[in-house]
Amino acid sequence: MLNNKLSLNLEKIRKDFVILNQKVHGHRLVYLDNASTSQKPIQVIEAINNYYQEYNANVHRGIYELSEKSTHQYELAHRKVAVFIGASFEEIIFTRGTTESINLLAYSLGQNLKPGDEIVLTQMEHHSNIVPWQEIAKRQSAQIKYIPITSEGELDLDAAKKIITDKTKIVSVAHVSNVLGTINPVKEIGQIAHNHNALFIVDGAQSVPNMAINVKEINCDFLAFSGHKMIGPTGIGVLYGKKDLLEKMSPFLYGGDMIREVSFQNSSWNCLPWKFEAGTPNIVGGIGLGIAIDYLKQIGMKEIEDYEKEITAYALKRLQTIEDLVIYGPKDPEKRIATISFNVKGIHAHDLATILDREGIAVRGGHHCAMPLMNLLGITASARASFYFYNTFEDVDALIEGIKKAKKVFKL
Ligand code: 7TS
Repeated sequence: MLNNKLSLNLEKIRKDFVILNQKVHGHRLVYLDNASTSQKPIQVIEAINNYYQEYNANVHRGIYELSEKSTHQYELAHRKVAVFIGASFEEIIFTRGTTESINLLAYSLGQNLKPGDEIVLTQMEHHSNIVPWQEIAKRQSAQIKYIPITSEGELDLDAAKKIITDKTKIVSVAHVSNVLGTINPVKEIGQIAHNHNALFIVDGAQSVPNMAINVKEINCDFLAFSGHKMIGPTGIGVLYGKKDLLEKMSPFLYGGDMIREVSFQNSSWNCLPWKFEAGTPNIVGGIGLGIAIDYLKQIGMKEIEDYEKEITAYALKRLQTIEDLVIYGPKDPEKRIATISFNVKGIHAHDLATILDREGIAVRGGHHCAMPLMNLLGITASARASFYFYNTFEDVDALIEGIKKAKKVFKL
């Protein structure tokens, strides 16, 4: 009997995620690396198969049945994403993922930065929301400043109010930390940014998969996220941008499909969102993402959020019973998501991940692409268990037993 305290029908859900029903090293697979990438339900896999078997054709080109169907489905996927986050169709650009979405912004917005202008990030960013800005800052002689974190792993809002000034042109913040699991007060930070006429970008890679998001409510200017972390295919992601801002921005990639007219000397740009989607896009990825959104909506993002809160509370409670185990990030389940980084004194995170793997448990061990944050925490690596809505309370129990076993192996 699956330990399902809330309304999710986990027995039914887990049948859709066929990959979970397998054994690894002779044990039931316990997949706890969802912050890296999520698993895909059969509905998404079948949508990908159907596309290639039934209507594979390029979009926006052919005046024939297959291309019209392919175009319709690809555009429909944009509409589904728009509704999912409270945006309009023209505001949804498909990219390869969060990384590409942020690179697009850094390249396009970065051109307007002047020497002395400031970009404000936080100390808990993933490398993909640091490195593109560093490169642009170097090129434009701009400065990067970081909002610090407290000892509880939360953003220091008082410090943010001092760091964001009239010199700030761009504020880019992770909605949820992929290491600490902290949910950041993006609405408040956005307000501070806008008070100083700075653009406000939200990295939603770890929030959009796990909670109901509305861009109007947050009032962010841009939101970046990845399809593969929200049961969609890899290689597809989203950049949301306010229409009036996207209209003023220059494209990131140039070529086919993003143009209105081309002469030997000059070109003009297509309407939104196509101005930012040069070349043959990831058509099947987009369609698969649309089906992933259908699936998430059928369960309900609020239901997913509530269920994950329960699993977070249970996992935190059980992990804290293990001696010499340090948890990074807030201990209050209301302030975080079900991504929990930890270390066990005397066991390197890589060794812990290897021993857990022998028990069929997949966790990530390493720096989680957040090296500056790891340095701040005074560690080089941590183990990280990240749960999604298809994980069960038994998965938490398996993790706890696995960690206890690792301690025995290391004679701790
Ligand atoms: N931003 C955050 C907050 C992330 O967690 C990640 C990926 C990215 C951006 C980049 O997303 P991508 O889809 O473009 O790669 N985070 C992780 C992780 O925590 N483990 O593997 C990838």
